Amino acid sequence: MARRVALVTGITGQDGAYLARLLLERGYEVVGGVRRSSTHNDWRLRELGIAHRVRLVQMELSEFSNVFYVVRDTRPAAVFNLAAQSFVAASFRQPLYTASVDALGVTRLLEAVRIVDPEIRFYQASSSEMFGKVRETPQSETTPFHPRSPYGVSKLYAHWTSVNYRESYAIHASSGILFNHESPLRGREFVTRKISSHIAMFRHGLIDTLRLGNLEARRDWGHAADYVAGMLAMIEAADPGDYVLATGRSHSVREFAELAARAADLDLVWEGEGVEERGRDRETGRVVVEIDADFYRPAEVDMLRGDAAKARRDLHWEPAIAFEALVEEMVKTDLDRLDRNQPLL
Ligand code: NAP
Ligand code: G4F
Repeated sequence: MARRVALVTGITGQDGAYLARLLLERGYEVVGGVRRSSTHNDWRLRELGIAHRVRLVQMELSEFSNVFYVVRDTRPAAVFNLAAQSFVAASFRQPLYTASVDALGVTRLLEAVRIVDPEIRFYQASSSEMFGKVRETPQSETTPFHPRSPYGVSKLYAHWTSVNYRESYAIHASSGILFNHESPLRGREFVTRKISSHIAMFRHGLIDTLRLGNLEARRDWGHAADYVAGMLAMIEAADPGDYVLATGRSHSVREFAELAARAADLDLVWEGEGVEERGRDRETGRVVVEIDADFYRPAEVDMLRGDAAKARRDLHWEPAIAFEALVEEMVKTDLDRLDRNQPLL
């Protein structure tokens, strides 16, 4: 690639921040797309110490002219499309908005790329949610899709749109089918960070209990810092393609909660069943976890476990951070934030 400008949509999100840091380390000039908001939302970029090193431009994915002019005026060598309404539970309440941003937003962006310069390389943030009601385990690039939420359906449209622009216009468009990846920069509505932040608040005496939904759901959880390296490898590869990024290990929400509690010196013992189930601290007998049916979903993805053999073979990508280390880092970081009187964002 001759020019080294990378345009990252969704730069204020978890992956956007880690990817921006990696791109800067690799010598890219980073332009970040942010949607209009009444409050400046760059805490993750500040926490990584890179807020002053990226150029932010206003970019709303539901607005074609805005998307088009940003691509035309920044003339990037590569576009990483990370922007999305990314919370599955919210997609059941806001299906049309989710479709506009997560599905049609990708067509808007790819149309802009096609018109401005089809040589621009493109990365689409696809999701293991597309496998949904899984047809086989582990899931790979050849596993049939069966999405279970408006989010999953929208991401599937975006995935096939990326494939279609690659096949129709020879655009270097890659679709990264990423399994769940977390970090201390994860949004607090997602279950992992909800658990780490609530366990830390419980330890500090700021809340009484943590209320969760389905404890049996299983996910293949990795660390976001590992996964952004896979995104860059796809963009820099000679040929575009579709790649699963995953650890190959799967754990339940219950296991995550137990490990997170242990990182804060709490030992969970379970009693009761269904919505009556509780998790108590063995030593004090205090209830730490309760079940709240409001967090159940209309349709659930019961289990995900990915097979990243293709990425290992073609991209030499391998995740370095294990599940246990990830959980500990998330809890310790939230405890540390509270020790320093920082708000949990
Ligand atoms: P995230 O933390 O929720 O970040 C999403 C980003 O998109 C934020 O910067 C958000 O801006 C921006 N955004 C939302 N709506 C927008 C709109 N209408 N126009 C422009 N920007 C908009 O998500 P993430 O975890 O970093 O994930 C990054 C991408 O990977 C997403 O597309 C997600 O669906 C996908 N993905 C994530 C995972 C995972 O486990 N993390 C797995 C597979 C795929 P604000 O900061 O203003 O909200
Ligand atoms: O943390 P979650 O909200 O993540 P989910 O739905 O797996 O989606 C994440 O990963 C996808 C990749 O597979 C991304 F594409 C997507 O953008 C997002 O990053 O929920 C994980 C599991 C679910 O089965 C949910 O039902 O945890 C279960 N869960 C149980 N109690 C809960 C809760 N989820 C949340 N958010 N809150 C709860 O209290």
